[in-house]
Amino acid sequence: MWQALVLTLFPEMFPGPLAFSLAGRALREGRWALAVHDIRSHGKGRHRTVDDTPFGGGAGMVMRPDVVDSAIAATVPAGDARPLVYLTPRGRLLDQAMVRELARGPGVVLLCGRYEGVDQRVIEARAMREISIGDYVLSGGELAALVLLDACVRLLPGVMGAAESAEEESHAAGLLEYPQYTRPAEWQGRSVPAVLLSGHHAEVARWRREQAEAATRERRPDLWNRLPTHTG
Ligand code: 6GU
Repeated sequence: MWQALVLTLFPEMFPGPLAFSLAGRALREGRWALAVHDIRSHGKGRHRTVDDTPFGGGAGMVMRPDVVDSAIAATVPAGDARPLVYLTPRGRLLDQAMVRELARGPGVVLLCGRYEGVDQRVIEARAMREISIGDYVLSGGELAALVLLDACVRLLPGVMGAAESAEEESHAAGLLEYPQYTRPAEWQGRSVPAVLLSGHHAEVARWRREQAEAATRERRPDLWNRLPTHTG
């Protein structure tokens, strides 16, 4: 089974919103497993200290390498095949290709940092894979871990319908989605595009393709220029 282990100072944040989603149902059905471990239990001294001031000065606190390493040693068996992911805005940007790769594997171990980050030495010593979920700064890795888990779990066998999974791999790859409409056919003077009511499946497909391409070209020139047919 696909197994996620989350190392965090805020274990109460898990499964959090995942309990209410597709991922939550899949968790209850035993289609994946989630273990959460409190890094604080490896803290030093009477106050269970996990962080200290940065060498060289600067704002905030840095998580101690010995504390983080103890948390890993206590929870990750020797020879565990799962990638150890450190969630940080310094990481490589998460995209759907990375999500697919992680979902194909045995699971993930997710280290959530707080404060100004984690001592670089334990990141290197444990060969962590550093991943970011976007170019903005969150106050900790927990929300990023929830995002990564949701994105992976929906791709696991039996979690989504076969139809949706097939869609994922199909022609729409690399494009933004086309816009969707449902009843009523007219609402506040706004009509659903006539082609969608026409029953002409080929015309519907062509219209959706055009809409997807226009949205991608206008909103995401970075994606548009990476399409196989648009090299350069
Ligand atoms: Cl993974 N962590 C934090 N703290 N901020 C982020 C992020 C991760 N990804 C984007 N912003």
